[in-house]
Amino acid sequence: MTRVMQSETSILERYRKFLPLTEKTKIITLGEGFTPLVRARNLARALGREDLKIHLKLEGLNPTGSFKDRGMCMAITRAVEEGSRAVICASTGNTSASAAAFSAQAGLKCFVLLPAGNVAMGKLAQAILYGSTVIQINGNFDRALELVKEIGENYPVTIVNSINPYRLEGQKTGAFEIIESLGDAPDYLAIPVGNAGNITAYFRGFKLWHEEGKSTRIPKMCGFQAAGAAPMVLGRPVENPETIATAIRIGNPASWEFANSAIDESGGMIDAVTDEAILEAYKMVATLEGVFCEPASAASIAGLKKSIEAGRIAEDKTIACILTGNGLKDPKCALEACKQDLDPVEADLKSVIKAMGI
Ligand code: AN7
Repeated sequence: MTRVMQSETSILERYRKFLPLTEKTKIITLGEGFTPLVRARNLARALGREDLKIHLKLEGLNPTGSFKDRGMCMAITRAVEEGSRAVICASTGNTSASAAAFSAQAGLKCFVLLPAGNVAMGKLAQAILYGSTVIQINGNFDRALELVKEIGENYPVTIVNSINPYRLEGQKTGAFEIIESLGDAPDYLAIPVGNAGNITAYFRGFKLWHEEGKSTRIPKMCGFQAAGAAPMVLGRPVENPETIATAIRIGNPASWEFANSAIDESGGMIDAVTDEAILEAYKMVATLEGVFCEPASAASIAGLKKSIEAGRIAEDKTIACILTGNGLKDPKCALEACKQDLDPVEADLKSVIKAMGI
């Protein structure tokens, strides 16, 4: 499935009958969804498992560069329909970028609460440029979300974090697209977990289309958290989560219980991957497949690698890895992960040929 072949511009139009929309609903869209699902043969070979059909869902190609647009178009569409004038969210970065963009298009006021110093530069730049009011707090994401809930209860602003049920409704469309691309659901879904909304939404989407007879199976939902921010693996909230993957630097996920049910019901797993493993996977998927995802997204590849090494992935299976966000959002991480000598050389042929190492 390619983006240019779609006659619809919005996933809300395409999947209208599976979403809480009516004939009258005016859809707010930036052309989200319809992201490519690409086969990763080089990666499978490098992991020593050419039998596996590994696919990468390139969610970084959404309008604001992350999967959040799937849920945000739905949440903002409904906020407008319900007469809201302002929205608010807490965010590790991507939700704020998406909320700010859709609010701009819809003419809504948008407030975003960010953990100061822990949001990738590209995401902060997006939230500012789309015209939201950015409030950086001296606290982490979990604290920001507590504040947002309190504000939502006391002021006339609509919360557009994934505790807003329309967000997860829209995010189910990722599962629909995968089934359409593969002709069936995959055997496994590998997905990074932060606030645990996306794994919940994918499960609901797969379950719904299985019930509709559009697939023969529901994938084993395999969620991966960063080791320094792995409350679901530890079975208790993490007060001071730490990881290089700032998008998933979350210690007390809002959809924890839903995600646990998704994992249990599907026979999946939840596991933790270290920052080193995340960075290794981040480089692998870039150098082997030409895909630049953000560090949090690479947790899905790191998790798949760990699961393969532990012998947990059966032969000849089909796997979809959700690459949730675009690597360009966090160029600092890429430059720091790069071991190349970037010092300039003299602008003459001899120096350049020498630098080429040939
Ligand atoms: C790239 O933007 O929570 O488990 O505030 O940006 O559904 O939270 C981002 C989460 C994975 C985790 N990958 O998804 C936010 C935020 C990327 C992300 C996740 C996020 P959830």
